[in-house]
Amino acid sequence: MTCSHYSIEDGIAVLTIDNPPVNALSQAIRQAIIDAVASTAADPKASALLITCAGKTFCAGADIREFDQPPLEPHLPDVIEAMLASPKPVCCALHGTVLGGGLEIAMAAHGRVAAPETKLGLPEVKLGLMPGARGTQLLARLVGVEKALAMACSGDPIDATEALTAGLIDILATGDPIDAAKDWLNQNDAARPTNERPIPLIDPAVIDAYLTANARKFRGLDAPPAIARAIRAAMDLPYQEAAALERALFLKLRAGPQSRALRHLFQAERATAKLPELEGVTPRPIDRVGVIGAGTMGTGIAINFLLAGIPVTLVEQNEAALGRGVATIGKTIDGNVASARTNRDAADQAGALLTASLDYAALSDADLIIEAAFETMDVKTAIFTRLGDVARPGAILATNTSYLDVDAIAAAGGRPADTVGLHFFSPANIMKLLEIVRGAETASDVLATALALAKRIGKVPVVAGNAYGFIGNRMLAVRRREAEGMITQGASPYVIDRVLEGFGMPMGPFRIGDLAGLDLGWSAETSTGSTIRERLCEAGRHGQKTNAGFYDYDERRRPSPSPVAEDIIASFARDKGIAQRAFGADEILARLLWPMVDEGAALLSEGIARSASDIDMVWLTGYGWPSWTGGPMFHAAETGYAKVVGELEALGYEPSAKLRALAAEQG
Ligand code: 3H9
Repeated sequence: MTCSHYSIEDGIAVLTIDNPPVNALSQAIRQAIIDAVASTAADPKASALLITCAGKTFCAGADIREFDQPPLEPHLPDVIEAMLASPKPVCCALHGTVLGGGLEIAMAAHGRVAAPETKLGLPEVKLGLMPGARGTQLLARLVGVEKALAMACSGDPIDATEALTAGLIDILATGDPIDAAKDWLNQNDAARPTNERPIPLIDPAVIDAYLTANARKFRGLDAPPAIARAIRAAMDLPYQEAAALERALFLKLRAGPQSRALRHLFQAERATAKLPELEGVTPRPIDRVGVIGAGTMGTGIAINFLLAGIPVTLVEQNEAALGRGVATIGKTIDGNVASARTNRDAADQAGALLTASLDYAALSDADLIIEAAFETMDVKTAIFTRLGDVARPGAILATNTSYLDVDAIAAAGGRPADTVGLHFFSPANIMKLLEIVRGAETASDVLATALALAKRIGKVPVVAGNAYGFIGNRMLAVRRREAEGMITQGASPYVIDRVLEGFGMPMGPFRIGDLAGLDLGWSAETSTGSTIRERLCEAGRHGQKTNAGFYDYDERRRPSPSPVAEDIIASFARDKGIAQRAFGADEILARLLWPMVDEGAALLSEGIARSASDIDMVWLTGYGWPSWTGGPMFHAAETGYAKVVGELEALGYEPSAKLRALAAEQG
């Protein structure tokens, strides 16, 4: 298959790269660029070389799939050096996304012309990598050290207008960028290659200050400091030496575990919505959504649709709750404007799409109705019974339950084929994960609709089977059981939290418990004091909301270990006669991670999760799992499933047959 085309137009050599879907820089493309530079140099009829790409985008960078294979010549740095050494000027005509190696190609040209909607960036850091083909060196020369640092360490692209101001591009084309690039080449036949430009020197302390200011964001990641080192070298060393350092740092990152993990997640994210059985299934159109329940979940869910331009009817039981919900939605969207996540116009439009009602009849024209009411079966089935009466034929009925049986809820509505679980995570307007729970009778086009809709509202959908807690909460329950088990045996809750946070989770299980409220599902009348949580609640320690739970909280909600909670735990263990012993950090981590992974294996064998990578996406996008370890299942696979089985056995567990099978498969 030809993936590039070379011709002479108006005395200029034109190389068109055509490697769908995103013109990734495969071996053939790299060779084609080197050949085009050589042909242009040798051709008296060509005064210059123009590089452009077919399709909706310029190059999206190196071909990620090649990273796991033996590298093939020519390497991207060879291409870049060939372009920089070209005796005739080279200009790139840019459109779409110009990313990673694609931007390195563009920067190795003498000039860059971009269409107005173009986005340019170095996203390698998001794959645990850094630019590996002179990107740090060329970017620092074009936009300065500070901007280069921000772009390469964040991985976020900038738009063409900003790129023009920053000096990353030369022309913002108003018409066809190819014509503008030809004009540029005709007027700039003596342009200098980028690597010969002087680098604007700054106080190197700025680099350290940037890393310090972003320490929280970069926590645990190897790539940002490596990028900073390469950019610093751009100031300190001659170009070739700094370029060699950049390459060495890149190769080390590429071979390292973090990049393997992040590349796995890149593919995992794209795989969640690919269900072979849905190929050719047409989703139902969704033009109006109904949401039942104006509490935290209902309002968060509604905001997703409003911001995506989809009208929402919000239904509550009484005026006060409905008013509070509408106010929350308004306040949250205004907050988005204040933090520049949404612009004022979009916010106003979103607000205008909201209808509030106390009457279920207002849901009769909704294409999708999501129940986000209290998490008890009685409440949910009562709502579904009413929905069975008011929803129009063909409307999709969804429940936002996080644990309950979707089939039982579906049965109450009398339309099981039209029913699906849509489990949003709190805060629902922020968290990326959407667990889509497929009931026993959920129709294929209902599932396809849910997947398509997730994309429209910017969520990562993961399809789960109908089981208690689905994927995420079922595994979470295992982790909580282990954590709470360990504290009855003598481990400190504070040490357990520290171990898990040291692993990279945003919060340990006891801080999460305090935040969520220890009194969820607890009542003073029925409390039997048979768990530590119950005893804490009985002592008035309901978590953060009472300034006391497993931790004590000061007036700014900062936690500190609580001697009172420790006494409650110790007396619980005494009452139950549980022997006390010391726990090392390794054992704590093993007990927090491996039983949970074993539960993941069980979910796979039961068909509740479709794949190990789906489980990883659930934990990444719903629970803040540290991305650089690739998710629980990937982390277990990297550790070695056999080792995980061995550690579980050493801890006295009986690993599942599926986990043993995974270990055997891995060999
Ligand atoms: C790099 O360049 C290193 C260099 O500095 C140094 C080297 C020495 N390769 O996301 P989509 C596939 S590192 C291969 O669904 P969108 C993707 O898997 C690279 N394949 O579409 C999917 O395939 P499928 C730095 C790639 O419109 C299809 O294209 N570059 C690559 O929502 C469509 O993708 C990046 O990190 C690739 N580089 O978004 C850019 N990129 O259909 C990563 C995409 O089989 N890519 N595919 O599932 C992106 O950010 C987005 O894909 C992009 C399009 C914005 C381009």
